[in-house]
Formats: sequence, C-alpha cells, structure tokens
Amino acid sequence: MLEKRVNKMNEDLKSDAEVYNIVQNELERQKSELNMIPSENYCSKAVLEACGSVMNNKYAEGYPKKRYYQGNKFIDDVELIAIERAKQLFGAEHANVQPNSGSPANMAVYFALLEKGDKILGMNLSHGGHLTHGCPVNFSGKYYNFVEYGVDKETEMLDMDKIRKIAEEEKPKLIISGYTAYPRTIDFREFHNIAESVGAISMADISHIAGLIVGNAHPSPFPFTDVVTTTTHKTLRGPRSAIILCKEKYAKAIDKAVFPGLQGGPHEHTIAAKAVCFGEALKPEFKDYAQQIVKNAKALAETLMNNGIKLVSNGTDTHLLLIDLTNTKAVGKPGMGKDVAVALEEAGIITNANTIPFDPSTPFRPSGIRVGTPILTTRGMKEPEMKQVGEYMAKVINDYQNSELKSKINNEVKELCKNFAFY
Ligand code: DSN
Repeated sequence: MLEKRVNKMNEDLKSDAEVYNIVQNELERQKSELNMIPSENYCSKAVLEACGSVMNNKYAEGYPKKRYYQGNKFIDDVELIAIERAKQLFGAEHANVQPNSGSPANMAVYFALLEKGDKILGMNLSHGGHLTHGCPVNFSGKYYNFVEYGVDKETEMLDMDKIRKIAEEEKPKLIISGYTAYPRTIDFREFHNIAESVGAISMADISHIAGLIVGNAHPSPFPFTDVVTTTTHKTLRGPRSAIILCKEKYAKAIDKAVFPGLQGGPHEHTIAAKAVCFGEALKPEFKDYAQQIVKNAKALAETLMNNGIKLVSNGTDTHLLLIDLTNTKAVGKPGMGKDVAVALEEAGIITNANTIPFDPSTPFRPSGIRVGTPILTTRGMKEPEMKQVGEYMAKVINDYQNSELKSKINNEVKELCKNFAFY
C-alpha cells in the first residue's frame, strides 16, 4: 500500500530526476539491509503521509487558540489532538509538542528552568550521555556547569549510591537521567528521589526508550519526574521530532522557552504526524511491539555472547546492545569500532561505532559498536531471525577483514530482508 503511495508521490518527484533517483535508492537500501542503529525506526505509512501533507504549508506561531496568524482552525485541531494524546500516552500533566528535535527540546528545558552557568548533573558522554548532556563543544557544555556520573567499572551499570553521593556533594540544580548508549534499566524513581533530596529538578531524556516505556517494556518516569523530553522517531516510531512533558508547575516556563524563546513557526505537518504516532502507540498492539523489541534484543545478545562477542554489562534490558571490541578476542584492541562497523556494512548490516565506558581510545576512534532491534522488530522479525542475524554479525566481527565472507553474508541478508519487507 505504502509502496503504491510512495510511487504515486514519486510520480511528481520525477520532475526532479536527481532527487527522485536518490529517494528510490534509499527506499531500496532500507528494504534490503538490516538497519540496526538503535535510534532509528521505520514509521508507519500514516505517519509518513501526515509528514507529507498540506499541513506543511501553514505558519502557526503561538499555541492553539493563541496564534499570531489567521487561518489556523485546522492546525489548532491537530495540535490539540497531539497534545491530548501525548498526555494520555505518558500520563503527563502538560505536553509541548512543538520542539523540532531532541536537542532543541533539551535546550528549551535548560532555558526554561536554569540560569546560565547553573550546575547540572548528567551522565559522562562516553558512558552513554547525549551531546546535550554537557558535551564541551555543545551549547550545553558551553553555557552550563556540568558535573558527571558514570557507570561502575566492574558491572558497567549505574550505581545509584554513587550517584546519590555525587549529587549530595555537588548540589546541582538539575539532574538528568536517560541516555543514548546505556543498555540497562534506568531507575527513574531513585533519580527523582535523589533530585528531591538535594533540592534539584529531575529531568529524564527518554528519547531512546519512549516506545518501551509506553509499551510497558521499561519502567516509566511518570508521574514523579519533573520534566521529560523525548524524540518521537526512535522506539516510539513516529516522525523525526520531539516533545517535552512536564508537571503543570513548569508548563508556562517550558512553553515560553520553546516559543518565542527558541523557535518560530512550529512544523505543523510533523505535529500532525506526531498525533498519528501517539494514536498508534495508544493501541494495545503497540505493547506487543515494544515487548518484542526487548525480547529480540535479548535473543541477539545471547547469540552474540555465545559467539565470543563481549557486550558492555554482559547483556541488555532494552532495545540496545553495546559491543565491547576491546574484550572481543578476534578484534581485541582499542579504536576498532569504525573498522568493524564498516565491515558489518559491507555485509549489509548497518550499525554505528560508539564509545564504550572507560574507552581506552578516543571518541573519533571509539572501541564499541552500538546495535538495536527497533527496525527489525517493526519488520516482523522475532527471536529465530535474531539468532540468525546474531550469527551473521558474529561471523563478520570475528573475521572482519574477510571480503569473501562479507559478500556471502550480504547476499544472505538480502534474501532474509525479502521476507520482511515493510514499505
Ligand atoms: N543521534 C541520536 C542517537 O543516535 O542516539 C541521539 O541524538
């Protein structure tokens, strides 16, 4: 069905042959490769259609019923639906659905609740924190005074006692939980308790696991966490965008920081697509999807570990696995993430190089590979396919310079993908 739609859309796109060909190539790539970047997903046909709808054509600075331009009756309708569905989905008191992406959403929270130079406690970037959680070259690291916690060296997991101690010593104004490369369950309740006990605001950036949270496959940060940000295109399987959810007492400040503080006209076509995404995630079958993502990640983890691949924290509770190549015998040296990610790509398996906790190499030559199961699960793959995919991955990682092997696996991957086409 979508294919027809895409093709129909592409009829008009043919007027620009160069772009048309690129879009067709990308469509084919998405179909024929195993896309395993944990922050990506294939959204539904309905979400894509909303993104490509005439809602694109309207300016709507302001908020529903309080716009600076006329002609926003239907835009208001769709934004109000998006807000109501977001609140219902997460059990949040307030939702701002206008942030264009995850980084501006986090920026809006800092702008709303902090002064320049205020202290924020966040996760060390090489242990899984996001750029906007204090990277020195990002606005966050430049404008705020970040102090950090990390994972325990032995378990490679969060140690809440240590985090509490740091919070008590540092007395930050904001404490951030939620990560881009942490495969284990996050104790949001304890994070909030720690924040409350030191007089800080608790913030959870649940971008990676939002879909798992609404699908009851990971504990929720609601209703206790003060502010929650999330992108909408990862496990939540919506359009490329973000939202902010918060307690009512922070609503005014958050709204003001998003508009007029940071953004102008909201992208109402994306807001329409977010409304569709939240509607889909409210359906009972989304819970099955979210839970299957985790089952698939666990099956993949087991196969990899059985084949001599070392995983950070020796497993996963989520959609994400982090491979430690320094402790994987066949590679066994620092800084090989990119080489192995390229080898996997040559075999039709798309992942990304990533730092691992206490990485002996640099962020430019990290020692890990980050892998996730949201897209393969969207395509309908289950545990047996994860075992197969894990075998493919292990073979490539354990013999990453073998061109013949990579080409053979690439052909097998293409065959596997034919049985699980989504678009
Ligand atoms: N780029 C996202 C990720 O891959 O996790 C975070 O912004």
